[in-house]
Amino acid sequence: MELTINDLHLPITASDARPIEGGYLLKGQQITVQHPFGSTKFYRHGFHSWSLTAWLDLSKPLLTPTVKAMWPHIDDMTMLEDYPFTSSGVAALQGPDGNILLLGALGLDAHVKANSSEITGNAASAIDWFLAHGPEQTVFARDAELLGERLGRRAQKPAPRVWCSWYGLYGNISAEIIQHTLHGVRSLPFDVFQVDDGWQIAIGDWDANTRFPDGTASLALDISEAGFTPGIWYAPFIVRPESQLFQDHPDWLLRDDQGQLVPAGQNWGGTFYALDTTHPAVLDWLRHLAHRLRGRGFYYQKIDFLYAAALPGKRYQELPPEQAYRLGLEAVRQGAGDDVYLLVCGSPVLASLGLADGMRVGPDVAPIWDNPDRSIHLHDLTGPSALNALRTSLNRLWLHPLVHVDPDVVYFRTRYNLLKPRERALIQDLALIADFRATSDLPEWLDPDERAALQNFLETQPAIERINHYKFCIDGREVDYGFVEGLN
Ligand code: 9PG
Repeated sequence: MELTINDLHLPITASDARPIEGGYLLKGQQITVQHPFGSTKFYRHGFHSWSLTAWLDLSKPLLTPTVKAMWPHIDDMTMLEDYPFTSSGVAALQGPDGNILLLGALGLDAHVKANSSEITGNAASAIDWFLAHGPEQTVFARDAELLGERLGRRAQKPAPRVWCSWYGLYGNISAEIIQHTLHGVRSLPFDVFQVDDGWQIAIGDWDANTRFPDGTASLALDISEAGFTPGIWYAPFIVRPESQLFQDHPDWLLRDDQGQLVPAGQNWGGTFYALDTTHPAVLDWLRHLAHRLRGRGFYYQKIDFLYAAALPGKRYQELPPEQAYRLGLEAVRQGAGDDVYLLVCGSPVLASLGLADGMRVGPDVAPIWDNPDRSIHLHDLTGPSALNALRTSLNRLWLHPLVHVDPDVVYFRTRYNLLKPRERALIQDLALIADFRATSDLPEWLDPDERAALQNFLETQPAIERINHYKFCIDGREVDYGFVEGLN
């Protein structure tokens, strides 16, 4: 059949098509739309928080990330086989007049790819799709609205202002260091003080290690006595072999057709593995875990490395990866309760909507602009760096009506920081645009001016205006992120 949108004649294949506000609702497992734009710009949406999300030139492919062992924490494995013009859940093409043509899945487990003549959607089963043409902001806003109707939306209140231990202390934390830091930040207007990676016995054993001899409840109490909501990091869907969980429950782990463990990535000294979140015992364990941390006082939970539950594998219950993942996230939400703030990280994006309060929408920031070892030599644009974090986060701001979008922490410190003043300002400004304020700067690293700037950042409510895809006005001051373009 052929559809006409704004004078564009689009031959399509779908099992059904009907007009809805702002575009068309298509139905089918596979959708094909022929487009007249030729080799234009393609909006690629990466699979999980850290995965590359950017407008790319269809005529200039990118090189595929080199190190296969890193693929799980880079992107969807099947999308990396067909890199970079395959997209997770939604993709778009830019027409000659600047308007865009968007094809967005309104269900889970869907990929969209394009070439110079076609844009095609593929899903695990027949689902609804949104096809629209028009100004970028309008079309993405309508797609978000439709996603919200189907998957839900949260985060109506303002996002909490967070002090996070990771980008200041990394794994070097202890009860004493946390106590000392709490003392330094207590007069700053943070809502949450979040303890990141380093408190646990092992990946899989989510109890306090010997550096926290009084346990997690006492840690939470210290934080709330300093006037903040206690926050904690954990990675509920992954397991390291040294954990008791791994020893005790080999049947809970995600395996392939041959019964081999599915590697979920490399970190903490070696390979880590995934839990099968369709297994009833795993779901029970997840509910208890989130509930126990809530019981200890952690009303802000940053849950990380979530993509692991959506890796390809043979599951207890045969479900497509994102649906399997969503069962796991639902269990965490049930255990945590409705009033715990869940910040998802390393998380499948569309499959988390309606369950997450906040979502990391880009790779980790770092106190360096770029790391060419990884971005140029390994062709991996998901490693920790200011540039990678800015690029992908900026291209995911359209999710804002559905979830708080977390572009990661900002820096005010000049100590232990290789970022230039302009680079620090670009990160701070994106946090104001995204309306998510967090830092890991240790108070003793800040001089009085830097501390005052941080205080102002936490308190300010500037008027934000989006001028075009890359340009914004913050209280009348123009900021331009055009430099993230031109990747290929
Ligand atoms: C804690 C950190 C912080 C951070 C998260 C996440 O090996 N890796 O590829 C890798 C990717 C991301 C990463 C760490 C390692 O960072 O985004 O905010 O919580 O975990 O370990």
